[in-house]
Amino acid sequence: MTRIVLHIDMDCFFAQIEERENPRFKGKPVVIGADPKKGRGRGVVSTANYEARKYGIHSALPISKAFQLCPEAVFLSPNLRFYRKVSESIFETVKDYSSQYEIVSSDEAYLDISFLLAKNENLPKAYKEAGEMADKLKKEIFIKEKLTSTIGIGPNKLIAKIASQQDKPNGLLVILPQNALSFLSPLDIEIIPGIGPKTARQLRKLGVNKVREIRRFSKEFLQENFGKWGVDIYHKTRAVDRSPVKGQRRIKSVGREYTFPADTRKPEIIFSTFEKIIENIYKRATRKELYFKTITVKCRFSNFQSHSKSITFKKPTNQLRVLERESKILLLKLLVKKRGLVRLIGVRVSNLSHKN
Ligand code: TTP
Ligand code: MG
Repeated sequence: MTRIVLHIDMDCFFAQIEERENPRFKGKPVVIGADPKKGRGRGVVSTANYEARKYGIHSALPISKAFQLCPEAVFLSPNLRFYRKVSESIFETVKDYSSQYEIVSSDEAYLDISFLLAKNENLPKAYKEAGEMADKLKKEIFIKEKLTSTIGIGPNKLIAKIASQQDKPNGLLVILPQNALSFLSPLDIEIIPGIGPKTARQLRKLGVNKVREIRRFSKEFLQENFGKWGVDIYHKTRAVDRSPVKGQRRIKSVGREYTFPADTRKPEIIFSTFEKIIENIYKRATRKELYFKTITVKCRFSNFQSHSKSITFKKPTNQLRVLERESKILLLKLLVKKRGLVRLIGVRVSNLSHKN
């Protein structure tokens, strides 16, 4: 079935808001994230404006590294409450363009605008109107919020999202269904969601660097080598993605992470922090009346390697003592397995529901 899906993503969202609020930052590299403490800071970069990206600064980079790369950048801590307000206002506008919308993050949403197919006599005309609609949406957001966005349009979510990624910043890229395959062909394999650094490394060993080269492999081969993701990769590299634009997305998980001020192996420090994290998660999950089936505990060690362990119960629970007991067991298993100093710990509950 032919569809038209639109993906909108704000350009360097947090940084762009700060630039709008502080015109004196204009033209300067701006980095939002943890306090760099003159290069000794321990958190990470949330985002950076395009000026700062020229220095190699990007989301999730250690803030100390960002400071090294560009000490003269403007470093700001995030004002999440304010960004949330901006984001709500943007989505109010976005929602006006289709009743079938899916908000995916603070600055990103999909719209199913297939209704344009019924309105137009042929597919190219419908896609042309989709492009005009996207242009209008971008302008409306800019007039209202003075912020730029990028929109991708395609026959499914996969193509729409990759199109917007390819045309950043302040872009608009429409991919007709008949051009979706050739659009993907020359792109790097990591553009395909599901191909992370590990799978990419394996594929590169097989001499594969571009999306078109993955198509050499049979579905069976990919499945054997990459499990159920393999089948997914098989379809995605052929521009096939049937996932619907899902109405309003529910919360998928509740989690919290903490980076220690100094790497540590002291049980009293690790476990007292761990208890605070668990309390925080329990409070947030119960406030929303959420039950969970899966608990995941994560440790990052001083060499920056992260390890995690999960447990999934048969039945959903919302019991604090279950969360405490099971997550501590997971943490202990991680600590026994790896000997290094601990840099960060985190807990997440997922597989959420509203009933047990
Ligand atoms: P993104 O849309 O991934 O990034 P961006 O909007 O900053 O830049 P781009 O122009 O490439 O879209 O994420 C939106 C916001 O979410 C981003 O401004 C800050 C926040 N964020 C984090 O805090 N940590 C992260 O690791 C990422 C990826 C984003
Ligand atoms: Mg963005």
